[in-house]
Amino acid sequence: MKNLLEKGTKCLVVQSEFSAFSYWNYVDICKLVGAKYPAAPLGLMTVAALLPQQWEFKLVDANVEPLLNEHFEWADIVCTGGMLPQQQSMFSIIDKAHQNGCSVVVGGPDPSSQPYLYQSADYLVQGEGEITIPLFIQDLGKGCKNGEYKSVDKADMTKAVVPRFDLIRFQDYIQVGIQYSRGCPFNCEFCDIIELYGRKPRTKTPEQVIKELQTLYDLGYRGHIDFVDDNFIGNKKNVRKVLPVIREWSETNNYPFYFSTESSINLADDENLLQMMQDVDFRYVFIGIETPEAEILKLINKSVNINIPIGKAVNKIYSYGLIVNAGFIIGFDNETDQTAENMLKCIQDSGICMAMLGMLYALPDTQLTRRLKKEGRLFEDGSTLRETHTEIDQMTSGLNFITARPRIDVLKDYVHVIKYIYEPKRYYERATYTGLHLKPDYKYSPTFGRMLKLAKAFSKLCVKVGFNKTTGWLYWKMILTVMFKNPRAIEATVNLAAMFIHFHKMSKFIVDLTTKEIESIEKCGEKKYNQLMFQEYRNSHAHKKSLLTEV
Ligand code: B12
Ligand code: SF4
Repeated sequence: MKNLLEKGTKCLVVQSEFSAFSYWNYVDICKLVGAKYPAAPLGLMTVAALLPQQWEFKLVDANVEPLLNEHFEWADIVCTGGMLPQQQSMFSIIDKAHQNGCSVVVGGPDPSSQPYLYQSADYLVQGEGEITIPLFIQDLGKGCKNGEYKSVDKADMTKAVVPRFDLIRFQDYIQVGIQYSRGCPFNCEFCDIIELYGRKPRTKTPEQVIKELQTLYDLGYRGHIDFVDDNFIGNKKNVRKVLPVIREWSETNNYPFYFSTESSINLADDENLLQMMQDVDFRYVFIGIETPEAEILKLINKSVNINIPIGKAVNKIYSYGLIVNAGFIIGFDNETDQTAENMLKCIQDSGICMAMLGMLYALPDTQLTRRLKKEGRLFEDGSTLRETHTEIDQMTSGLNFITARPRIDVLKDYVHVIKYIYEPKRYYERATYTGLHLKPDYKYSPTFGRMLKLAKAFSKLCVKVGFNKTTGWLYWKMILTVMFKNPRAIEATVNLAAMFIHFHKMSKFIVDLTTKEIESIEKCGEKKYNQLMFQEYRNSHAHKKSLLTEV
C-alpha cells in the first residue's frame, strides 16, 4: 500500500451536503446573483492547510456540484467533516469512499461531539484540527491504518494557518468566511460553543487577519467576507486592536471587502466599537436575542441579554449602518401563554427582518442536555438525524425532550409567530422600518462587472416581487418610502426585499411541517407521543413520523 505521507498523494476534501430546506440555505437568492450556495466551506479549507502541503488537493463541495464516483477514483485519501445537519451526508461519503478503496478521515463539530457515530471512518480527528491533525499525520508517518485523535487543550489561534482559499471557485458563493476568534465569555445553558471552544475567547493577531485578507485579495476575491466568530466582540480588547489595522489595509486597497459577523447584544452599548466596525464596512451582524422575557433569560443564564431593551439596542446598531439578523427560540421551560405575543411584538417592533425563530434543541454535550437527561426528559442521548428532509435545523427539528408546557401549545405558538412575522405585509413593514433607521456608510463598491450582475439581479427581483399580486404594492411602497426618506439605505433595503423570497418559502415549509406534527400529537395524545419518542430513540430504528402514523 502507498505511503500516504508521500509527495503526490491525492487528497479529496469533501464538504458534505446541507438540506436545501434550511433557513440558512437561501439558494434562490444565490441564483439571483449568479452564485450556487451562500457560504464557502471554511473548515475544510483550513483542514487542507493543516495537512501535508506536498499532497495534491481537490475540494468538492456537494452543495455546489455533484459528488461523483470519479472523484473517489482519483483519490488516495478522503477527508470530510461537518455539523449535525450534515450527518447523513457524511455517513454516505464515508461509505462511498470505502467502496472506492479510499481511507477516510473525518472531523469537525459533529464527529467531535458524537465520535461514537463515526466509528466507520478510518481516522477520527476530534476537536480543533490545529492540535489533532498533527497527531494524525504523525500516525500516518508510522503507517497506522486507523486511529482516533483528541486533545483536551485548545488551539493557540496565534499559530493558526491561512486557509487554502485557492481550493474553491469564489463565484460559487455569496460570501467567504474568515475566523478571527473562537470561544465566548458567556455561559448560556443551551450553548454548545462554550463546550466546544471554551469561555476564554482566543484571537488571531492583526497580522494574521491581514495575511488572510491579502491572500483573498491576491486570489482575486472581492466582496462579502463573513467573520465566522462565535462572538466577534468576545475579547473586546483585541477587537479594538484588529479593527484599525483592517481599516488601514482596506483604505490602502480601496476597500475591496465588506463584512458581517456574529456578536452578543452588548455590542449596542459600545458606540466606539460600532464606529470602528462601520469604518471598515461591517454591514450585518447576527445576534442571539433568543427571547425578550427576562425571567426566561435568567433561567437559561443568558445574562448578557437581561435588562437590555431590545428595540433600543437594535436601533443603536442600525444607526451605525449594521443590519441586525437575529436568532430567537421557543420551547424554554418557563414560557407562558404570553410568550408568543411577547416574541412577535419584539420582532415586529424592532424591525428585525431576518429573524431565525427556532425551537429549542438540546445539542449534544451542553448544560441543557445534561440537565434534561438528569430530569429524565431527554429523548435521546445524543443526536442522530434520520429523516434528512424534515430534520434540518432548529427550525424544523427541535424540542428533542419533554417540554415543560404542553408540547402542542409550544408548537402552536411557534406556528403562530412564524406565520405572523413572515406574513408579507409585516415583513415589508419591518424592511421599511430598517430602511428608515439604518445609517449606512458603505465603503466597498463593486467592480463594473459586478455592478452589471447586481443590476440584472435587481431587475429579476423587480419582476419576481414587484409584479407579484401579493407583494407588488408592498415592495414599491417600501422602495419609494426609503428612496425619499433615507436614500442611502436603499441598497440594504432591496437586499432585505430579496431575502423575503427565501423566508416566505421557508416559513410555508415550516408551518406545514409543524402543523402536521401538531395533528399527529392531537391524534395520539401527548403522553403517548412522548412515550413513542423515547421508544423510538431507544430503538433508534424507525423514524418518529412512521411511528405516529401507526397510532
Ligand atoms: C459559521 C457557522 C455557521 C454558518 C455556516 C457557514 C458554512 N457553510 O460554513 C451558518 C450561519 C450558515 C451556520 C448555520 C448553522 N449552524 Co453553525 N456555526 C458556524 C460557526 C460559528 C463557525 C464555523 C466555522 O466556519 N468555523 C471555522 C472553522 C475553521 O472551524 P471548523 O469548521 O470547526 O473546522 C475546524 C475543526 O472542526 C476541524 N475540522 C473540521 N472539519 C474537519 C474535517 C476533517 C477531516 C478534520 C481532520 C478536521 C476537521 O478542523 C478545523 C480547524 O480547527 C460554528 C461555531 C464554530 N466556532 O466553529 C457554528 C456551528 C458549527 N454551527 C452549529 C449549528 C448547530 C448550526 C445550525 C444547525 C443551527 C444554527 N446554529 O444556526 C445551522 C445549520 C446550517 C445549515 N445550513 O443547515 C453548531 C454545530 C454543532 C454540532 N455538534 O454539529 C456549531 C458548532 C455552533 C453553533 N451552535 O452554532 N453555522
Ligand atoms: S452569547 Fe451566544 S455564543 Fe456566547 S454562550 Fe451565549 S449562546 Fe453561546
